[in-house]
Order: sequence, then C-alpha cells, then structure tokens
Amino acid sequence: MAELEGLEFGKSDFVLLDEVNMEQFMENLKLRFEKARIYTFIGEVVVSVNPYKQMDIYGKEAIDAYRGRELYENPPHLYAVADAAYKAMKRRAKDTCIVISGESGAGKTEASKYIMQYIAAITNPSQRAEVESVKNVLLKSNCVLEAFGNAKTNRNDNSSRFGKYMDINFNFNGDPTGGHINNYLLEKVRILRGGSEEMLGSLHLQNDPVNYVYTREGAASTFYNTRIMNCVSATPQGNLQFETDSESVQVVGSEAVSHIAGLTTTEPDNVTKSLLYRTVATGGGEVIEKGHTEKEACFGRDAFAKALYERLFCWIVARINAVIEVKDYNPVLHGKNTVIGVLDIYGFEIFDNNSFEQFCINYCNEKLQQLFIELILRQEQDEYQREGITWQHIDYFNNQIIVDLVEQPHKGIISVLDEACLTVGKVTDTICLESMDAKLRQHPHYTSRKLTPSDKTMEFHRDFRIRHYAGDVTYSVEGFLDKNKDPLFQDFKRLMYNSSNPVLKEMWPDGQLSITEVTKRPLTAATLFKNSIVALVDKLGCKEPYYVRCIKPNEMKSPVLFDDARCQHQVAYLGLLENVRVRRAGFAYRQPYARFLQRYKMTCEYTWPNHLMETDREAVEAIVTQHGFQDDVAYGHTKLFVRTPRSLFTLEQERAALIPILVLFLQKVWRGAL
Ligand code: AD9
Ligand code: MG
Repeated sequence: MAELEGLEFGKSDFVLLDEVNMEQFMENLKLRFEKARIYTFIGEVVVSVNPYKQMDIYGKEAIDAYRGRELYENPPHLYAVADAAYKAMKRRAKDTCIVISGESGAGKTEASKYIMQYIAAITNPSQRAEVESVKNVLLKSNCVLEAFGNAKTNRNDNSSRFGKYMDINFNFNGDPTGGHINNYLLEKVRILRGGSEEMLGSLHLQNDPVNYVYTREGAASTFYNTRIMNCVSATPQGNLQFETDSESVQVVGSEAVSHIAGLTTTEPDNVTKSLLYRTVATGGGEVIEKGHTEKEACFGRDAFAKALYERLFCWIVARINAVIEVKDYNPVLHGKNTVIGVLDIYGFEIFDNNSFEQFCINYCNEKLQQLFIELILRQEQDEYQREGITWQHIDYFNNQIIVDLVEQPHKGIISVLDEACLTVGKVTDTICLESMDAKLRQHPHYTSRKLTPSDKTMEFHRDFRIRHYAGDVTYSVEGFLDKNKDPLFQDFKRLMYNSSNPVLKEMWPDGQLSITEVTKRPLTAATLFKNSIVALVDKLGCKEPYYVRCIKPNEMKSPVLFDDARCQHQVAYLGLLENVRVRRAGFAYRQPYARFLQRYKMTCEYTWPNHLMETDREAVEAIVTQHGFQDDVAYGHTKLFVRTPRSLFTLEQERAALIPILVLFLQKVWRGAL
C-alpha cells in the first residue's frame, strides 16, 4: 500500500482519498508533484506527472527495490508497473501489455524508455551473451527510430510523430528473445538537423532546418547514432520551385534536379519528367503524357517528398524488425513464448488549428479509451467471477458512440470522407463537409459549424466539431481530401523503382507497374489508419493490460509550475476519477491469503509468532476479525478482498508501529540480551 513514504507526501494511492472528488484528487496530485513525488497509484494504474527535471529515482538501487516485489510494497513507480507486468508474464505465462497514454509532452516516451530499461535490467541474471545482444538491439533501436520519427513541435522538443507499439518476446526463463515493432501514422512533414557538416555537405544539405521549406516549421531530430541515407536528403528539396513560361511549366534552375538525381541515382531527365508530367491512361486504353499545371507540379513534388520519407521510415522499421525478430524458436524446446507489449502513442491533441492528423490521432485515443473502459471493467468482473465474489456494477461515460461516429461503415466520418475521395469529378473539401453535415448533423457528438444564411461569414463554412470524450475539438476540413487520398503519381514510383540504388528500388516495388496495370484504387489514408488501429486494439485486447497515465504539469516545460486548470482537464479526460471510483466501488485491494498473512501476521495474537489455524485463509480471518473489519471484506477462493482502503490502512499503520519494536526485540535476541 506504499505508505512507506509518509503522509506529508500526500496519498500514494488515489484510492485512499477520503472522498473521491476532483478537488481532493487535484489537491493530492499537486501536493505530490510539489514534493517531487511524480508517481501515484490508482490501484495498479500509475499516474505520472512530468517532472521536467532529472530525477534520481531510476538507478540500480531503485531497480533492486522493485524487482520481484508486490505493487503495494514500494512507493508508486513505473518500475512497480513494469515489474507487475513482468511477473504476470513470467509466473502465469500471460501475455501482458503496458499502455502509456497522455498528451504531447506528458512524458510517455521517457516512461517507455525507463520501462524498457527496467525490463532489460532485471532479466538475464546469468548474462548470457545472446540474450544481452537481443536486449542491446531492443534498447538501441529506439535511438534510430527517434532520430527519424521525432521532431521538435511547439509542445515538445522531442515529440514522437509516430505511434509505436513494441512487443518483447520472452522464453520460459523470462529472458528476452526478440521483439517486433509496429509504427503508426508518421507525420511526414518533419525532417532533419544534426548531421555533421561534411556529411550534410555531401548530401547538399545545410545544417539548419530554417533553410528548408518543409522543416522551417521547426524540426530538430536527435540525429545521433545513425547514418542517414541519400534519399532522406533528397526529401527537403521542396525548395525546388516551378515557373510557368509561355504555357508550359518548368523547373527553376537545374541544380535542384541534378541533386535529386544524384542522391537517388536516377537520370536528371527522368527526374524532370516526373516532376512536370504524369502518365495517364485514356478511356480508350491509350497511354498519354499530360503536362502538370504549376499547382499540380508543386503538389506532386510535395507528395513525392513525403512519400520518400515515409517509405524510408517504414523500411527502417522493417530492417529493425528483421534484426530483432525471434529466431530459431522451437515451442517444444523453449516452452511458451510470452510477450510484453509496450505502447507509446501520441496523446489527444487540441491545437488552435486542427487538421486531418489531429482527427486521426484523436480517433486513435478514442479507441484506446474504449479499450481502457472495456479492459478495466472486464478485468474486475473476471477477477470477481473467478474468485466467486458478487460484482457491483458502476456506470461511467462509454465513448463507444464517438468511436462509431468516426468509424462506422456507411455512416461514419471516415466513410463519408472515403466516398468523397472516390467520387469522380470536382469534389472539394467544402462539398465533402456538406455531405458530412447532412449525414451526421443529428449525431449528439457532431456539430455542424454551418452558419445561418443571413450570416455574412457563411463562406467560411470550413469546419466541423466533434465532442470527444476528452473535450470539444474543431477540425478545419481544409486539405482533408488530399491528405486522405494521399495520392502519389505513378511516375514518381516508377522513377524510384528504376533507381540504380538497390535499397531505393526495394522500397518502391509498386513502381514496376505500368499505368494501365494500376487499376485498383489504393486504400485511403484514413482507412489504412483505421485498419491499423483496429488491429492494434485487437492485439492489446487479448493481453493483460497495465496502464501508465501521463500528465503534463504546464506548458512552459517548467519543473516547478503546476497549472491547475490544465492538469484538471487532463485528469478529467483520462477518466481518472472514474477509474478511482471503479476501483473503490468494488474491492480496492486484494491479496493472496499467504501474502496477506506474511505481511500482517504480527498484528494479531493468533497468528504471531505462529499461526495455529489449518489454512492461511483461516489465519487471515482471525486477523480481520481481531481488527474488526469483517464487514468490509469478502473471501475469495485464493484471495482476500478488502472494500475500503481504511481497513488496510489501519493494519498498515499498526504494522509500521510494531516494526521498530520487533527490530529492537530481534536485536536483543541476537545479542543474547534476552
Ligand atoms: V509526444 O506525444 O511524443 O509529443 P511524450 O512522448 O509524451 O510527448 P516525452 O516523453 O518526449 O513526451 O517527454 C517530453 C520531455 O519531458 C522530455 O524530453 C524530458 O525533457 C521531459 N521528461 C518527461 N518525463 C521525464 C522524466 N521522467 N524525468 C525527467 C522527463 N524528464
Ligand atoms: Mg513521445
């Protein structure tokens, strides 16, 4: 129960609050943050507040303190959750997962790294070389992914622009044997800074993102431990401009084209051609070349740059996976292969201007919230059922209705978007918005932002609003269709496929198709994303979940500022109060009889120094009865369930008071004084 810290640091588990309300919750959260206690439990969930300063709580000593211990035996910590997930996996051969959520800059990625480090530290005690090498690759892979997938945003200097789910595989010894990474929706318009001058020079780059149109917005990836490849540097060539002279469109200057050609080992003429023309198949099956307008050329160039970067990123992930995948696994020889999954995915985003990316990210968070609800409830119900205890249902907001609003076939937002993308002819973002409004206007979580005709500003009808579980977000529909279609002219694919750089060629297998063969419409970005998130949720759903809920204390990256309003907002949308209520409505604590006895036997004359009962359960009953909280507990098949924390708290205090006396007593015995 982790009262080892002392009450001046606040309650180490929100379940111990005298009353569950926002005021008390916030008071406790703030007090703990101010006392540098950044972690607090809600039962088995860890709530973490970003300290924005280095904390001396992750060293070897801490690792040793948490290794193999029960959650309530130590102060709240990421290590406690990591250990719980590990123990469940090892002792009960359960697949487990640790879901880390929270908004941008709340500390998810840092938390995932500490968790990985903890797991690496407690496994392979015999230091077998092959396991050490697996661990090494698992830990290092992160640097490579961060170098390519992170960027500086106005909310976080090292923001992950991709979601990451990593499975770590374990053998029957509980040692890691390999892993697998899934990445989700890389935001492509971010790139690099930080290579050496010499290297960047050879790649025709300057070491300053301000010089690049695509990166000027702010992009400082941590670019260490990695060698970049030529195609990355081909990406920022968005500086390449077009001009229209006497009807036809030209590239301004030839230098940019020859840079791209050099870096992608393609012919400059072919690069120019791909930039200025596209091959189209006419209705009669004829293949013609159609010149771009200047606008189309710019659009093609940008799509090409983004696709290059995205394919490179996916290629890197695939390479890492090839290295870390479990090899030579033999279930007969090696026993059940179990998994711990660690999910570090972008949190809910509300910006001043929210676009397609925020729409996808927030949809993903709705799905994860749905999973949280289902698993937390399901887990409780399963446990009560297993132990033969009656469960009292508790209501809280079920966000399934919002998930449906986004993803339902034929009705949801994604399906309206896709329909608009498939429609031949000129469909604009605004037209798409009109049909969304028409279909969804009645939905309680959708607000059409169309103003009445008498309003002069009606032509600014460009956004819609979703009432998310985490708050209202207004999305500007501008660019939705293009981003959803995410089209890339086949000419660019062919250009890359024909590169004499074998790696590039490998990244663009679809470039071998001629235009007449490309008949199937590719899935849209939203649908691809939806499919990947549905698969993710399925994957998580069959594992035993552990949660880390991250909170960002302020927008200034300050270690001393606790912004009450912002924190309260996060507590609300993470559903933390409901979480505490669910935990308390049932039985806040449960412990196997043997463990309970071990811990509290000294508080009861019938169990100390020896218990004379037949079973542990009877001994536990004796303790409970002696302390008078028999009405506050239920006896399961293997565990004692305690409804209110107060009961355990009394026991814990009594134990704490007895320990010094016992120690003194034992010392005397040892010195022969007694
Ligand atoms: V985003 O959704 O990827 O934009 P994250 O991943 O939630 O975001 P991140 O882990 O990158 O946030 O944390 C942001 C910054 O807060 C880090 O770069 C650290 O400077 C700081 N931070 C976060 N957690 C800790 C911590 N436990 N100790 C010290 C921390 N500093
Ligand atoms: Mg991150």
